[in-house]
Amino acid sequence: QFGILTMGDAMITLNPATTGPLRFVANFERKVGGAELNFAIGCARLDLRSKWISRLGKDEFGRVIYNFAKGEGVDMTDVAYVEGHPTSLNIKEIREDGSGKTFYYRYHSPVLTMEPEDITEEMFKDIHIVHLTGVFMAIDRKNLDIVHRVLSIAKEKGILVSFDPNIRLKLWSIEDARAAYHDVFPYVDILLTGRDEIKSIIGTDDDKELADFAQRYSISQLVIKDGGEGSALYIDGQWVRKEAFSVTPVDTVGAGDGFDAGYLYSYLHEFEPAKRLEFANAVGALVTTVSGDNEGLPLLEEVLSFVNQEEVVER
Ligand code: KDG
Repeated sequence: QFGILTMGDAMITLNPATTGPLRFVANFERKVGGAELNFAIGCARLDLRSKWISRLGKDEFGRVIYNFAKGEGVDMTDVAYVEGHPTSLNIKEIREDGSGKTFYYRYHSPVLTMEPEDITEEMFKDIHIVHLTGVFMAIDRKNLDIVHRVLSIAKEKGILVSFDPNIRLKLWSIEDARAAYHDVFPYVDILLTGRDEIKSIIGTDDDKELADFAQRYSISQLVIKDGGEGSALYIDGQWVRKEAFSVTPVDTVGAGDGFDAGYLYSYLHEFEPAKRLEFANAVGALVTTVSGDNEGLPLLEEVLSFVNQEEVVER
């Protein structure tokens, strides 16, 4: 079994029971979210050993997240409860046309209590890939020092580094985000990014310029996620592409996290490049068919039967 390590802030997500402006919503459904935790759950559902480094508030919501993640099979050894920092919240507004807004309450996120010294070499035992995302860095600039510690231990140990910028402009400016990403890129082996996202980071999504960018930073696999348009991979000097699966999406949040888990699963299991994209596209597509940030993350057998277009017996 391959081991994956990630790190980040999780939150209780309150999904509105009714559409329209948040101030008129009286009822919510309590769920769990957080980009890196979604990713960790996605990996666990694909039967990877999945470890998540984090901090949770020593409160009822912290318990909810801990029990949920543990129940999903995520390794919680390096998650601690902290006093004085309530578990983060993400309250959503959904408009009648399906579009949405996010209201974060994570200014005192429990992960703000983390220090670079909290990252120990022991955490990397039996880990094959370290996967980080920009969300953790966006919460507070000082998290960059923690990220650097993780990256340098990974490099020292010859562990592959995967990164998803996951831009959150509600948490930081594009200028700050760009500067931080450029600090991280030299360590990255696998970059998983949305097409619009990479365009806003480097100013272009032209094939040739993306290839130059990958070469400049020695990024050996540059994966471009393009939602309904499918995905593309720049590897060994060439572009490989795969069209998206056709599904009826009900909630696209978390699809990118699922895609990342799917891509890394298929890479570790030595799928051919086009098959990696196909597998990752399938995970992403399946996530969008279920409401919630991580409920739709499929089990391994569900992805395989979806990719092989097997007929599912419903009753
Ligand atoms: O990628 C999905 C996440 O964005 C969501 O679960 C929570 O907004 C969130 C975050 O910042 O992690």
